[in-house]
Amino acid sequence: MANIISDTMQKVQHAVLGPRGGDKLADLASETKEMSSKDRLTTDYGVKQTSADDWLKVGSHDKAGPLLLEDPFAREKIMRFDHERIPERVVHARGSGAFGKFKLHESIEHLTMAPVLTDTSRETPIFIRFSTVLGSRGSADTVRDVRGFALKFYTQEGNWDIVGNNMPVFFIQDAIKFPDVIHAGKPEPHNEVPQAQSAHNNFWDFQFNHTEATHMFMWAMSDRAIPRSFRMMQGFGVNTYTLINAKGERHFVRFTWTPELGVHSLVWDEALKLAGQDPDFHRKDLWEAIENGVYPRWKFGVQVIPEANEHGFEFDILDATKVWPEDLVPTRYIGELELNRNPDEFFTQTEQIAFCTSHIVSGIGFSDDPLLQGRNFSYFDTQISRLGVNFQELPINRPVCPVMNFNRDGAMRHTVTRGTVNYWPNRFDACPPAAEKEGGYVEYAQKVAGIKARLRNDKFKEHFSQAQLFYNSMSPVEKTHILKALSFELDHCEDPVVYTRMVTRLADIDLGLSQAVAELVGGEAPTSTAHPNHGRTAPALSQTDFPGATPTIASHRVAILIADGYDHAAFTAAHAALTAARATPLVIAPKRSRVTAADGAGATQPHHHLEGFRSTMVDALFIPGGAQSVAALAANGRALHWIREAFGHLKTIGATGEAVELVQRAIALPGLLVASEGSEVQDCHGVVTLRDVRPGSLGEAVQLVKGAKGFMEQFFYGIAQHRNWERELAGWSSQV
Ligand code: HDE
Repeated sequence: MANIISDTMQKVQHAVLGPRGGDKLADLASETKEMSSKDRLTTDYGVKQTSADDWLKVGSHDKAGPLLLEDPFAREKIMRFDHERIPERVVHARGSGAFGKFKLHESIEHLTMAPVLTDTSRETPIFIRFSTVLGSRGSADTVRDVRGFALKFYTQEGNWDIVGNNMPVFFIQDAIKFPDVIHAGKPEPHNEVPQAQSAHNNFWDFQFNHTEATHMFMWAMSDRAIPRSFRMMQGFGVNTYTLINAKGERHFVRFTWTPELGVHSLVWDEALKLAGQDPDFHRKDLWEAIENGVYPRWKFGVQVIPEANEHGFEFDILDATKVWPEDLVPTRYIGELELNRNPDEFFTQTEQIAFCTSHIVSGIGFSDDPLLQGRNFSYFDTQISRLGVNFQELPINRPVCPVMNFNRDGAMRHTVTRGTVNYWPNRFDACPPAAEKEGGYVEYAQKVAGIKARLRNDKFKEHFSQAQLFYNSMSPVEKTHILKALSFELDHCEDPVVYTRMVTRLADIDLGLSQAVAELVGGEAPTSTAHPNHGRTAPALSQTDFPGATPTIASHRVAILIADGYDHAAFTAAHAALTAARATPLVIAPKRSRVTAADGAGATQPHHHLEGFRSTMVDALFIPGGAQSVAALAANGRALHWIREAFGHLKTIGATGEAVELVQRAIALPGLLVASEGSEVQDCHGVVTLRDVRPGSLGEAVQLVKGAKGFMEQFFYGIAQHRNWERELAGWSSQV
């Protein structure tokens, strides 16, 4: 019997470990099927089919009669189709993800015994799923919303999930409020309106009535809620976990990860337009970057508080509506996350992946954070209704280490476990619990005492201080965006009770802000407040604090606008320099048929035409000269709109030769002086121009430095800055 058990163990081990032990991709490959022309169409039960097109019928070849229900092939095909959909996630339904790895650079052995955080020789396979929260599966990517940022580490000691967001706090303190906050944000119950939006009565009614949400709604109104890319977002575990070391000591911990590319956002007008022009914008962006080999990376860090300091802060460290400010608890970066492989199939991987906050490995523990405790119940529970009780057996969810226990049966169980016993203890001593020294999960012996009651820690009752801290820490541009976002949202609330009361709530954050919003949306401007702004700031809250380790234009999309008669030399130089810098040049012309250069110097096949693609989908524009090309673009309303819109969205625009006047004309702003002559490179608020182009004068952009002499250097520097905020501060962006 012992042999049978160990044989079974080996088989199960092989099934879960795959051919290369511990490697998730190899594990998945062991069951992945490829389709080829050598395969033949079969039913699900393996019988080859001779027709893919005709249902079995009674009749003749010139008069086909009724369909026969007897046809098992047709019935199977239709039945499988009828049942293709599973319930979408009740929140975070819209999402996409990728595979990658976690590399630990620095052991934190003094804090935890989890090998994933102590063994620097390891690479741990991961899957990350990004999502919006409120919208359903088919909603747009660029809506204003919190972004889910869920990590699954396939460690050699079992799966560890951090089910995080791109904002470090949350709307509620106690999990019992989750259905309320989500019901209030989701489409309203009477008419199922609006989709994927917080801009409606119920959302803001709840925010007013539930003051603990105040800090979080300020994050949701900030630029963090409209990211440029999943690759340019910070991630946060939000909840307070614990780390337990080999000496049995415990520290409180929050997990944070910061993108190599810096934290960047869309501008609101762009986000609104993209929702219609390219609803899959973020999903495609992630896919494109990985396919192009520009792998997104994040530094992975921990904020740590020793148990003895638990009560040493003015806020409660278990309160998920509060950040641990970096000046009080700095983040220590210890490793790196990288995404480097797109999924093979969306449904079986991205859709079926199931995250549970309760999935932790030995050396990591929970805390008494009442949000986390409730989440531990909820995620496990929701997977059962979404995927079924055996959800952990699905290929994407199964661990890369051995799994063996006495859990059995249930819908869609497919592990076959040989042996005559399915319980512990048993006469064969089969599958005993592991000792701690064998890696068994070590429970921290936490002392707990008290009364049984519906309790809340006293410090949880303060709701405005960190909302003020966040607002005060924003740059002037970010503050303007918050004002505009609040004004947009409250304008969508038709019920005066909702927007007039919310204006008064804003006075608890900042009197000036509440007065400015009142003026825009209606409602009486408050003149005093019970909670004056304390004026304090904290680092790392403004997203301008994360400009990216080194400026780069890698993976940035740059449109090159041309028409027949374009300057081939300038075009080729720019195209080559962009490609060398690993940006993505996209050639855009009035038509998607070949475009010929001036003097027959060459021809180009555009990627898209001006109507099919829009300026919102790129990070910057380059327009080479060529009299005929520029004249054609100048006579094309859509081309002018491209330039104006890119300018309004604060994007860098490069133009050479005759195109310099085109840009000048398209933007036509008094006070914006785009130089239209000479052989000097000009940079006017991110409009980089060079009128007289000579062979080789564009440069190759080796360095991205401010004030550089070469055209490409200046142009690329501008792109690497993402946006030209000076234009917004000058009031130009809203004038074009
Ligand atoms: Fe979630 N959340 N959540 N949440 N959440 C879900 O689980 C829940 C919260 C987050 O890509 C659900 O598998 C409760 C905070 C992400 O698959 C559900 C509470 C944070 C994802 C659920 C919270 C999150 C979810 C729905 C309050 C940031 C998507 C489908 C106590 C730290 C994961 C599912 C993915 C998904 C419950 C609060 C992030 C219903 C009860 C705080 C990223 O179980």
